[in-house]
Amino acid sequence: MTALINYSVEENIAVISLQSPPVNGLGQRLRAAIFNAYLQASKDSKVEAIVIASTANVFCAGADISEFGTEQALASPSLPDLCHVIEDSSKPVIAAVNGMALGGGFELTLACDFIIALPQAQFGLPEVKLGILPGAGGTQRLPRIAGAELALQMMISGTPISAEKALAAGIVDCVHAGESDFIDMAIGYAQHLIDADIVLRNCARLKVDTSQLPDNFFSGFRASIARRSRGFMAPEKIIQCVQAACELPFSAGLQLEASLFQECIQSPQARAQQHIFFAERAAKKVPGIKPGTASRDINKVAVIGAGTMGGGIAMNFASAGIATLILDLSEQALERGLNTIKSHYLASVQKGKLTEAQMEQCLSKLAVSTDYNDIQDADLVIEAVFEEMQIKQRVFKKLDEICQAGAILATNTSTLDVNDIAAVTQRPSDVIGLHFFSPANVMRLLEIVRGKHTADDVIVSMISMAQRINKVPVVAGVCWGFIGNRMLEPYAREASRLILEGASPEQIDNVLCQFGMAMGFPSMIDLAGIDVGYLTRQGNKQAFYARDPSYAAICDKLYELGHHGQKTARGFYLYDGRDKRANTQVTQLAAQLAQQYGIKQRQIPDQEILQRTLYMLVNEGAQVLDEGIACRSSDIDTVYCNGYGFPTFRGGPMQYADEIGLDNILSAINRYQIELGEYGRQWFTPAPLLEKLVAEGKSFKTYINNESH
Ligand code: T1G
Repeated sequence: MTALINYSVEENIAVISLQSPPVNGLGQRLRAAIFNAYLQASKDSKVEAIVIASTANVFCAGADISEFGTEQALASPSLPDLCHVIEDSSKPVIAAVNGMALGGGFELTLACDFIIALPQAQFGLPEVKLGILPGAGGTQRLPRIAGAELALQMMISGTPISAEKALAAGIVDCVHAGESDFIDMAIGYAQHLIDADIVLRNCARLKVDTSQLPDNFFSGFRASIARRSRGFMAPEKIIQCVQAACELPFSAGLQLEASLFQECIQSPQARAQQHIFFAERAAKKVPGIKPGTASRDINKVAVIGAGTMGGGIAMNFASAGIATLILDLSEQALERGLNTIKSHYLASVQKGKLTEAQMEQCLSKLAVSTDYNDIQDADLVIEAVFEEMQIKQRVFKKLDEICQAGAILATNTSTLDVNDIAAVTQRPSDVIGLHFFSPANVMRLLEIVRGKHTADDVIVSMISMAQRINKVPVVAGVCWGFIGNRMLEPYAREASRLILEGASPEQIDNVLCQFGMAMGFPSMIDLAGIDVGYLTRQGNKQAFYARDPSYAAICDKLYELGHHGQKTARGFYLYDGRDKRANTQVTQLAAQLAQQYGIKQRQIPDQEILQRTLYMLVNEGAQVLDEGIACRSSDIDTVYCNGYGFPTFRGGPMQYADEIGLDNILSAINRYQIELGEYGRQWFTPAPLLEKLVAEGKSFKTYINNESH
């Protein structure tokens, strides 16, 4: 078994190098190895200082998340204990940070006396993204070293800061440019500290400098994050810890941190957010594709269509430094598209997310053309034209004639059959679906749709390309609406139906927002466009209207009236710019439609709205899993948390279902099947997989469809 650390003594300096791939996760074995090496160094009279370094690209990614919930996580030595002994060391301890120092890995460095770093090093406390808080003293040590404001920003955002910024904040003592001699430099630095007999740092002796903090700092901070931390448990606990760091002695602050840490880590939210952490990583592994399958080089990308989606898609590649050509048959459309892209970049510069130079760099990667010959040498072509099969097939026939051999031909369709698009080409193995989500330059999710002939290396190439453009890839099989939009349909159906039965758009939005959704269905469809929903449904009419003439009736009525949502300032709500107010006409229309379809209107309990919308989403998810459109339930959760505003603190619809019990969902579906009469018999049919898993006492988490896509 490979040693998890390397221990060496260079003259009078001990060097403890972490070497536990892939990311030096501080599992029990690595903690013990560091602890024992530290004890060895502290007892060795020849040793006068200790350097902690890493042989991996990552310095240390913190606690081993896969140990959470197991005995190992609490097994001795705990991370807080390890930090204590290092902080109490009588010999200088220097952290030599060569890369990412995150979570417990950063906390370990804060317990050291000095931190030196390479320019590419980064420092972060991302625990909030896992539904927890820094539990190895970070909430007490960092404010004492860098001040309460920066400490709080780092813990609430979870975003790492650069070595340069850490140096400016007094976290890092020195940034060293030379990678090759970094360890030698660290040893030299340690020798200097010994010779200079420097006072060692111990945070127990430090106080948080609150002199610059406004009196209402913490209440002001709470207010400033209220909107983006809505529903999350950990942010408030973090604020309490940092407030304690400012007001309580070190040891009392550590005790509070430890108790609030336990509260968080035992919560369903922490389980949900850790589930999403691993789900996003698992989604990159596609069963049946040989590990090590090489991906194709993508150095030039072409996007067909300069509309909203085309422009947003092109921005992703330009921002990643990839040469991108936007092709459209109309010069005006190209000019309009390019101006929209420029305005987006300008907005990012104004928000300080991008420098002028970086904007110019991105724009320099963009080119436009009306001539198909200009994309002949593209490695990847993404079609983003109007959502109509004939139009898309015409484009693919052209691409098949024009594009070089080996080019990947992708369609951005959100519902249409990728196999039918591929079938018009001589190279269906090079055809794939790349379903971006609007706004495409912002939304993290990328649904990669695998056609029946799509080659494995094309899939692998698109997964690695997704990471290059900071997208979260999920591979889906071909069916109407793939994973996301297919599951959204029954959720939307129930929301529309509930409005006919007497619920108001506001009630439905409130119930789903309370649950944690970014927005409820009425607000979401007003944003996406009621016309888009209507046209999408027309592509699968048989599945909906043939079974139920009242299907999505309120949406279709608004469409017919030209009320398409925000874009027409009227939909389920009335809009004045971004401000919205109730549209009383909707309830009148709903009452008329209810009468027309013989639907009795009534008071609808919030619980029923939540169950009917979410349980139908889950039920369709079970069907998607059973058919192999998604190969694991966590892929569905990754889709919904990154593309549909499903709260990560619920872990996605399938994790949520496992958390509340599949038997509860099944019994509710069976109950509505009866209570809702003909409509219930029509639409509330439990998915066979749901019934099977309940019968076997299993959960979605345990189910893998090896026959998938
Ligand atoms: N524990 C266990 N496994 C981890 C891990 C971790 N901390 N970090 C990464 N992995 C696995 C990951 O699942 C993947 O596995 C492989 O490593 C490569 O990761 C007390 C309690 C470091 C920036 O939140 O942000 O400390 O899929 O694909 O894109 O306060 O991983 O190959 O089988 O992401 O190069 C806080 C989490 C822990 C950092 C590298 N730390 N990690 O990104 O590779 S809580 C974090 C990351 C804590 C203390 C508390 C990233 C990365 P597999 P990857 P990458």
